[in-house]
Amino acid sequence: MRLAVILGFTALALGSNALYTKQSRKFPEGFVFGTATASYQIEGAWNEDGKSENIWDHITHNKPHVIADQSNGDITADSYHKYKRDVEMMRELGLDAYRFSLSWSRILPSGFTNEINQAGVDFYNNYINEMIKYNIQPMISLYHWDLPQKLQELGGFANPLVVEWFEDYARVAYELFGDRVKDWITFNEPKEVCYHGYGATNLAPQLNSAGVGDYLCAKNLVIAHAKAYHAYNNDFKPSQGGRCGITIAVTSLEPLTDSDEDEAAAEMHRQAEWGLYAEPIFSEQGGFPKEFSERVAAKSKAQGYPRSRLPEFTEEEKAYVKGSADFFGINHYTSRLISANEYKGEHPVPSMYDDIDTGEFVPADWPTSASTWLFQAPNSLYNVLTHMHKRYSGPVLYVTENGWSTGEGLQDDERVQYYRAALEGALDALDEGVRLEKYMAWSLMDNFEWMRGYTERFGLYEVDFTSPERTRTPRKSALVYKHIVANRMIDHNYEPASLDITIDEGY
Ligand code: PNW
Repeated sequence: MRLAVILGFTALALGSNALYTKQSRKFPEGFVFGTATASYQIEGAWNEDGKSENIWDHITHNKPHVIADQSNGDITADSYHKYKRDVEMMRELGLDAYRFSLSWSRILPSGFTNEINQAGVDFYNNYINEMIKYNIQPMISLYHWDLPQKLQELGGFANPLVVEWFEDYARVAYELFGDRVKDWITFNEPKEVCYHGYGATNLAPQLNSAGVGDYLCAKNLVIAHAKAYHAYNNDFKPSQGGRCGITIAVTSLEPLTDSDEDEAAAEMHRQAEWGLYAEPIFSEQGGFPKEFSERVAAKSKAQGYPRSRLPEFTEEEKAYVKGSADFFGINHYTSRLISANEYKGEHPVPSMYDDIDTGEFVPADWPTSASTWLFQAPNSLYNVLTHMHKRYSGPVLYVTENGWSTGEGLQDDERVQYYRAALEGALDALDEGVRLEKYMAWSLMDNFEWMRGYTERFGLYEVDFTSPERTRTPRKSALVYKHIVANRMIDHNYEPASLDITIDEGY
């Protein structure tokens, strides 16, 4: 007991000492702070003004039981009608930028460019213009998981023609909004699209084609990204002068012990989880990650498949994809410790996790959130930022999502603590020369959390989903984030006097 007290006291003393020096650190001049959302999660108006059905409308309407609270995004935060309030919240927070996604089926109801839905275009123009009016930079994700249902029926990302469909759609978006939008993200989180949607049943369209469909999706999605990048780079960047990149979810995957075996296991895990998408675009050699490709090829052969379940890139495709990003968007939430032999779960054969063949461990002392998968690990954002900086020779990095889930309630001290720790990690990484330029908190407000419905909340603002107005109320974290954005530094002693929030001069 005594020892614990002494140790605790020492840790506190060291901690506050460290804080003392750290508190004086400022985010660099021009650093961009924002928040992020996604179309299906906030817009609602699922069938209004010509929007067609997408895969999330389809799954929530046809299989409501797969959603934790049988809910859907039919109305959700109703941003389609409440977008002015959204921008008012951005002004209350003093944001420099806002990341949101376009609903493909709202702009192109058939999925193709034969018909452009003017009402959908008007909505995005209004949203963007309202941001521009207050000096808030719009950052657009072209695809945040809501494929037009018609395109899914044609195979979605398992059909190689998706690369054309996506390029056509991207060109329409650049043409319509590129005069005002200077940051384009082609895809949000390819692994979540491909593995969870095609290789498992964790997200729409729940194809459950484990170890096959997910890998077909991976190749097609990466090429679709490159197509949209080259379209921007060749035909729009010269006149519009923006940037185009991709957002990949990067979990910090560290070895459980310092053994060579565990290090190799952690690397195999990284190659599969995010390397499948990052390596073809950002690595020197291009193509899918080497050790993981060899592993899948060997396993496929042993399992009697005529060729690897993971398709290869041709040399031409490799060259086309390599370097196809002006920035690397990182969505970062959590960490896992990886073991070569311990903690192995049961996985279907074949499947990506059977191919990886490692164990995952989460120490009991990592704080837990409202989401089963989300733990707060020490230095997690720092680890990811420095890893990517070294691995890919210093690309421009944006954190395009980072956040913490709670239940309902405005006093969200755990979220405050999570954001402060993550942003200290960002400052540590900046000190080491990492080229991090932008940081988007997930999320501006509570929204439809996919399979978890409205049971987990990620918002800086709470949304009352029972009120017709979908009233948005700032949480404590909103005031703390506002303070960080305004002062460009993290004051660990700042306690908001109340949860009242107002728009400061200049916004
Ligand atoms: C993100 N991980 O997904 C999505 O982009 C959001 O739409 C979603 O609401 C948010 O997280 C919260 O769940 C994640 O590997 C994908 O740790 C992967 C991870 C975390 C979140």
